[in-house]
Amino acid sequence: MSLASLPTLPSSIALPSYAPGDTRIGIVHFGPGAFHRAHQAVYVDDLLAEHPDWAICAVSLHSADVRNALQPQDDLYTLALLGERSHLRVIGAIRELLCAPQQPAAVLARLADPAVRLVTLTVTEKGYALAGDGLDLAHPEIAHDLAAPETPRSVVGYLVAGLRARWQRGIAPYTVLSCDNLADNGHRLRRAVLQYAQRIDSALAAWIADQVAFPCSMVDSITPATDDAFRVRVADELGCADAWPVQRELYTQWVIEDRFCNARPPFERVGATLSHDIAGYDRAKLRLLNGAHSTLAYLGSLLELDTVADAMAEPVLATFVERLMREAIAPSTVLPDGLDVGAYIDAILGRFRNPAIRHRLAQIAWDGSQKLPVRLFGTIGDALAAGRPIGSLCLAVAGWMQFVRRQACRGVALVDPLGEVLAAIGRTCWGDAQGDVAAFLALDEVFASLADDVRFVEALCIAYALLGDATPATVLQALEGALVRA
Ligand code: CS2
Repeated sequence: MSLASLPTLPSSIALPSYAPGDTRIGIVHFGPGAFHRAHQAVYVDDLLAEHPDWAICAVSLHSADVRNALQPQDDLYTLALLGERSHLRVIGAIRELLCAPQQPAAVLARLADPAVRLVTLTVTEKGYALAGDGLDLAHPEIAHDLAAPETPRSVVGYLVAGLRARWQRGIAPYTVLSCDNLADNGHRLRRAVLQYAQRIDSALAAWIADQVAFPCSMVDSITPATDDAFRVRVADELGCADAWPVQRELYTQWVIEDRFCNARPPFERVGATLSHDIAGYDRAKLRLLNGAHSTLAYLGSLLELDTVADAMAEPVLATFVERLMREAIAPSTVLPDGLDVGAYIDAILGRFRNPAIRHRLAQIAWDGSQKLPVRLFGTIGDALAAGRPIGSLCLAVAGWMQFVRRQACRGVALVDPLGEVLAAIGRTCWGDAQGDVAAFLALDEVFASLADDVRFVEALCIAYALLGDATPATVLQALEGALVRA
């Protein structure tokens, strides 16, 4: 795969409708993982023919893997769109790839470039280094950056270093657009950036508070990780190798708050929704889709299932999750005006069943300590406040605890920033619900004030005990029991 090989690809492969070499960088993006490359970069790809000054400079904050894979192929890669009739498309929207630890000066130069008017982020929940409502000042990267703000390591450190350079040089600031699965992502990022900037220079912080926009956004498209089998399939179809193709379902959604402090790409021309009020969309998506996803991931893994489609083919689990969405999550969530929640849930369930997608439960199970607060705890808090039952929601949370315990007992490392702490808890669990649950609830950074609610603690202990030894048989029994009781 390279610019030179594009004309030789089979005619069934869609190619960029512009000359990649004629574009200019207008966006710096942090976190060029599969999601960014299958989602935002595709919207940009659709724009570049008419708006060539919005190409992307993609920056990895830690690993050089994406840069090393894509640079030799002129930063091009293949996207597989998976549906009834899957097809391949070559994306050229990323025109520069940088690995921040190896090329910090190049990253800072891009951030200070007046042609860059938008900085976007998909750095996952943990990438924001948040604690509670603000920034985790004890986070090693944040502590490092506060001591040496000219040579940052964290995304917040880079954002502020770039804004500081523009402030000093009289260059208009860029808009900072978070595209991660966090409710109120823009507000949360703004708070973190201001808290950090305040510690460096209060005049800079005041300028950022006054001049920089941090719109919120909601992103949605199911993007299974790339594996070797997929690489081989793509290479067969292309007739040449692509070091890192990505795949996603056909469905895609991007709702962006229309609050920019500098020029913005006309994303509404390529299918995104620009709105003045996006609150509610992000909540609906995070709680219904991602909440259900995490539930399937933990309970499905305990049932020894492999993919989301496999989990949806297990009738007891599929019924449990559907009822969780309709009867526990939707009624406890303030939804956006006009959303037909029944149809929204139907569509999500249909997407989960998509047989063309092998979305591994193990991938969704990553980072549970970061995901559960955003995906399930808000719903539980709202249900408690309204006096609604939380038993089925607690089965999902207990499923995570039992999953952690099982992985720890099997000696399988957890992919989670709290992986080692969780494994240590998991190893001490011996099946006594009160004791095991208490050990997890002591994790303040995960449970916060929810751990003080006796109704939650009681319901969680019951759910944990219902899952028993968390073998497939006891998990099925617990789910069947929950369906009968509900
Ligand atoms: C998933 C999400 O991996 C996960 O945790 O729940 O990546 C999910 O596929 C996307 O948010 C869908 O938009």
